[in-house]
Amino acid sequence: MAKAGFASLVGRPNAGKSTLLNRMIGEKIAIVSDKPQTTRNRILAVKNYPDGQIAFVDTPGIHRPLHRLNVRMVDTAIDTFREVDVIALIFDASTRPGQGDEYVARLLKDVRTPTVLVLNKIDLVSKARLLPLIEQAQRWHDFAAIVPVSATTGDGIDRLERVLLDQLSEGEPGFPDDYLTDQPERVLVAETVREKVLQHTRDELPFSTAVIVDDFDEEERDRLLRVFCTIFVETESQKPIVIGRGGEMIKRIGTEARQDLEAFFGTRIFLDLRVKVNPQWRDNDRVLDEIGVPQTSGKGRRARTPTPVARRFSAAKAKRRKR
Ligand SMILES: Nc1nc2c(ncn2[C@@H]2O[C@H](COP(=O)(O)OP(=O)(O)O)[C@@H](O)[C@H]2O)c(=O)[nH]1
Ligand SMILES: [Mg+2]
Repeated sequence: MAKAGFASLVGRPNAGKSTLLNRMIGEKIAIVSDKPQTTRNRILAVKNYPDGQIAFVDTPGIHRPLHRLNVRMVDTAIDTFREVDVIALIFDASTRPGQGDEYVARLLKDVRTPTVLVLNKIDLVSKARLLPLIEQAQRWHDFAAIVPVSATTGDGIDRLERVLLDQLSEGEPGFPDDYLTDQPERVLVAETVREKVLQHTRDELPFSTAVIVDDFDEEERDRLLRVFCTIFVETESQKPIVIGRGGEMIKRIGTEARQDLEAFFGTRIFLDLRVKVNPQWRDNDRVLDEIGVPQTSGKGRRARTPTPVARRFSAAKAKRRKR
């Protein structure tokens, strides 16, 4: 009998949750950057194994929130604790365990969902340095297993997937075998653009940026997908940073995003980007709804069944994935 269930990836910002998701799925579903708070919403992606199926849930980093955006983001992560079958708590093993790690580990105190501690980024540390980290973590929580991995090199990933699968109950897979992710294509596009903004700009800009898709024209999809996006920044002074000298930066953002999207969608893409100033977007519920940051209970205690809107990729895409 096969095993099936949900596994959520939780942890501090920058621990490598999204990199890990992409590595396990083998496709770039979640955007990645070295800036905290890159992931703003929950991302579901499904992987099939000969003996089961895991529905992974990538989540925003857990930290003490200041803005409404951040409150929603953190709740999104905490909400998954009780909704999934197994939690993978990701630690960045290349940094010393600190208050942030303890804060997250202690949030799991009354949670009965089995939790696997994942020590990520072991490509950056010697084995000897893992031991004190493991001892410290065990004082904070009773973990079902502890697995060292590197999401970047792939080291330990097979074992992690085995351990997670082991924690699931026997049952029928919840998703059809060609199901990849619940992320709507519009969101994947907007996120890819935002990733390039995050990767190429510094300082306060990452937190100040939102991208929405104004128009997603798939009339001639097989030949050319036309997408029109707006990049929101918060102040007039941030606008020239995104645009760059002579439009150099916006061009680079556009080119790199287009290349990633062409690889992902398997078709040519026309990508139109514009930049607008909107000082309040981070506290504006309408914008938050548009960029797909979900409304949450505000307390992270809501019991909700994890049944995201199913969204199947085109048959062509599914076929490519099987190859
Ligand atoms: N060296 C190394 N870097 C990693 C690893 N996993 C993630 N990173 C980097 O850590 C940063 C944060 O990764 P990301 O997946 O966005 O973290 P998240 O905020 O937890 O989703 C990025 O710069 C990644 O390239 C790893 O195993 N080794
Ligand atoms: Mg992330």
